[in-house]
Amino acid sequence: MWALGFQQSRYSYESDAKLRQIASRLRADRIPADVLYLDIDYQTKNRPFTVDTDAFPDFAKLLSDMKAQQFHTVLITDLHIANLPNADYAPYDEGIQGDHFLKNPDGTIYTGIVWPGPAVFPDFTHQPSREWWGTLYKNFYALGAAGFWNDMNEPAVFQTPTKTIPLDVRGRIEEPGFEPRIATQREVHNVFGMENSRATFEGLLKLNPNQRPFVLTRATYAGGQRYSATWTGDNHSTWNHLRLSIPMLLNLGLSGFAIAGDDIGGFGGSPPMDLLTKWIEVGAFNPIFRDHTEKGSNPQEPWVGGPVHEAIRRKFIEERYRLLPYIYTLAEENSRNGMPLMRPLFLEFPNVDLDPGNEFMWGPGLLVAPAMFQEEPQNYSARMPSGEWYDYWTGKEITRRAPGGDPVITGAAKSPPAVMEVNIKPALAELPVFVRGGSIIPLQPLVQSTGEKPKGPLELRVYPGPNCNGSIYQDDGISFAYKQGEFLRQAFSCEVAEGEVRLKFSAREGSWAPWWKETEVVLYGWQSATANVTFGGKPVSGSRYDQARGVLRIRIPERAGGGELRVKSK
Ligand code: NBV
Repeated sequence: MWALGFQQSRYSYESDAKLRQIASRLRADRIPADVLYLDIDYQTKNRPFTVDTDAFPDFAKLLSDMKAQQFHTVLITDLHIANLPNADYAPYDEGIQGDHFLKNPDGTIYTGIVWPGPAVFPDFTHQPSREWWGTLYKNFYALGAAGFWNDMNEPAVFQTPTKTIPLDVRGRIEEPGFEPRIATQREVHNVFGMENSRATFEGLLKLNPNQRPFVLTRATYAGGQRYSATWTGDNHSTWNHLRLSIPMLLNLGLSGFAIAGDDIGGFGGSPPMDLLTKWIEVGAFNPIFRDHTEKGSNPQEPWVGGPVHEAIRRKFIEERYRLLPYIYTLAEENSRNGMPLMRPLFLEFPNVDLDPGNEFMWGPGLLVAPAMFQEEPQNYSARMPSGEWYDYWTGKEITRRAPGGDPVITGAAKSPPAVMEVNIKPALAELPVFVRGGSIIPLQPLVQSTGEKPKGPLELRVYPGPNCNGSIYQDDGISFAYKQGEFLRQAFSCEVAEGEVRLKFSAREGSWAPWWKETEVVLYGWQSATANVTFGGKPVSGSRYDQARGVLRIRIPERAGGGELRVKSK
């Protein structure tokens, strides 16, 4: 769950004081956030699994103080082990002792130059070496690190023509189901990064069997989504790269790798402030939502650029947190059947032929239609399959137009065109998001981190339309207790008839107790000033109606057994 919150990183927060300052500012400015990263400079001379105690004098205290502020600290641990014999560097000594490093064709240990200088490389296709690698996390995990970041695992090597390990370097394949044999990089290069993240994931699981490991990897392979999240690597702070992030993340999702993000704001260079703002807006609708930048670039945290920008960015980060029940439900679906969270339009509307431009679906219900050309500030069209759509931000049913600005399509048009357009005037503070009629979307009251229990009702937004349904999945967000039934799953559906809406709540599955005691049903497109409301046959009073927007709000008590809510205009 926390990995779906806002993540703040940079290369690097270089001292204890700096990380504390970032953490405090996020909380003081009330920018919801869950994750902080320490990049390579927390280590002694870039040696993996060490800590530079000059810059981080009390690492344990830092990690526990971050925890106390409800931050999850993720530590980078690159796979290259410093080649340091006789220096009391346990990862090297143990690796030599256990014969865990890759070798040259002549049998000597292969050495490549990376951040620590000369380095050696664990043999990740060799199961015993993976198991050993997993044990290296013991201390950091015990100190309170929440997750780990496997970078440089293509593997990247400096000063070789290919920038990776030469193809004739040898490792072993020793796995259940495989013939044990020598395997060169020529054979295993493409799976090496995934096997590194697998070793991390499986090691963490062993160290703490009841906690879902969080691993972020740069290199991976088909199937690597079992072990880690990923990101799109070192992008640049340009509008082009913001735009490119969308097809990249969509294609990753279609390839099975749904839990992915990009460096928000761009890694290389420093973004102009309007680009950073737009990037945070779009990133709020990406699976991993992580602000990161390179060494030497300008600060890139959400407050940079002053209060006007900060207020816009905060609003979008807040919206991300309000939508977490919907997003978590999507993530759980992904874990079961692979459906990506971020979806190309054709996945939801396979029969509609339309050019989506930069548009994408966020789950089945939300269509995000960003303007991402700084140099084109003129109006543009959001395109969508004809039908009922609502403005996510106002809740208003949107005016429908045929492409080319033809007259408004009325509900009764005989042969409605397959595609409709909404004319959009781009504005920095706005991101057009539309809700597909027929969606039922759960939201929660605002929190500052996923560690905070939401106070107030679950909000259930009901947007009448065809095949009206939705669901919610919740659990403790961190452990495997859900496998013993500690989860909550509930389906919703609605039917609309003349002057009447019926909303059905299925009985809840699972034994997880929800944080909400009441549900606030928000019914959109309600046209009547009067509403006669019953739940389970009993009258419900106190509904509130916003006539200008056609929105009716109804509070009902939480009921494990489900029930039917009926709203009649008379
Ligand atoms: O560890 C430093 C960086 C990291 O910040 C970035 O996200 C990675 O993609 N890392 C690459 C090493 C080289 C950066 C030039």
